[in-house]
Amino acid sequence: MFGAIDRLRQGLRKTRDSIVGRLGELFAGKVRLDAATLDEIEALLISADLGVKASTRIVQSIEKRLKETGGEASLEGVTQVIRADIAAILREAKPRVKVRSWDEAGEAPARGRKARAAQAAAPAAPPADGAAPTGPRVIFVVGVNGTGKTTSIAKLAYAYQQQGHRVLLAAGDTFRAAAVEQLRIWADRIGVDFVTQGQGADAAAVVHDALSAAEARGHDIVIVDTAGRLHTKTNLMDELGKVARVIRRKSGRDPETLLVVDANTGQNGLQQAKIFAETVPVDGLILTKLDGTAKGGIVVAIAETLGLPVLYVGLGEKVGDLEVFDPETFAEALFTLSGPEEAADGAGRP
Ligand SMILES: Nc1nc2c(ncn2[C@@H]2O[C@H](COP(=O)(O)OP(=O)(O)OP(=O)(O)O)[C@@H](O)[C@H]2O)c(=O)[nH]1
Ligand SMILES: [Mg+2]
Repeated sequence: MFGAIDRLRQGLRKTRDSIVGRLGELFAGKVRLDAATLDEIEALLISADLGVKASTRIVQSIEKRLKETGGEASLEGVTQVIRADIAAILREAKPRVKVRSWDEAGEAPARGRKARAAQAAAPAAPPADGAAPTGPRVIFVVGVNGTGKTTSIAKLAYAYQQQGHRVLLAAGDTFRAAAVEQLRIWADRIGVDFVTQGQGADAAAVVHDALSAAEARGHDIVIVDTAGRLHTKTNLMDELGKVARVIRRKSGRDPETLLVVDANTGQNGLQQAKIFAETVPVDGLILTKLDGTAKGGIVVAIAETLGLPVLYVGLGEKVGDLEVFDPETFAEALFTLSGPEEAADGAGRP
């Protein structure tokens, strides 16, 4: 749907070469792995943004494998263990943060075991008036400033349009002057419809308008852009709640909410994701900018600590640069030794 698996390998190539290269150095001249080398592997995984929890788990798996093989290990054997563990962590990710309902979005998360238990027991919010969903699918894209929300919306719109959907973009970022124009340019370039009320308009009113337009013109997917916001700003988080409630009233269902996280922000991105997901109901993540100098390992830390599924990864600034996230492919792209073809291909590069 979004392109070839090779693009992910290409995007993560730098990270892979550097991690696998350092692993290779650790193995130079060694057949048996000692405790000091295991510590170094753990430090290497942590430095690749995998987080302490996942890194410890992986090193324990390597130790277990060593016991089975009498302490002997090969570089290929160890990378195999790392790959399998990473894929398992990503596959098994289950939400560990309480998914809040849009009715309470923006309020500070309840603290304490009792409060959390009460929340967990609360039923999911029903659709407006108990009505069956009638309107289009609404995809609500949120996140901190500059993470890649608007670009990811363009990529999603393009992909859905390629699949034959009728897509409408709603300029819900009414905060920045250039934001509306940026989305309009993307809409024109891709050839999808676009609804705006200009800068300074009420975001909820824009979305209301967009849903009426979608109904009138037969769009089946509406993607809503939102202003970048710091998760710590309560009034901005409240605004998301307000827009989401308009969507529920108009379409009969909650929006599908995608949180955009910039992979370059490393552990900071993890913290952002945590606080966002504690404040509004996040369905999944789009992890952007994995094509640059991002280490990519943050995906594993997010899965292990938050259990939030990564749904898409951004691999560039063009509309085709989005991939559906697949745990096995990701683990392979991150931790596979270079084959002879790739090594030859990379030879002579700076
Ligand atoms: N290399 C690369 N750049 C990206 C990717 N996604 C977005 N960008 C770039 O990141 C910058 C910010 O992207 P936007 O889409 O404007 O980010 P935003 O979250 O909408 O920003 P605000 O609306 O200001 O909060 C732009 O220069 C994009 O081209 C990606 O996957 N890879
Ligand atoms: Mg934007």
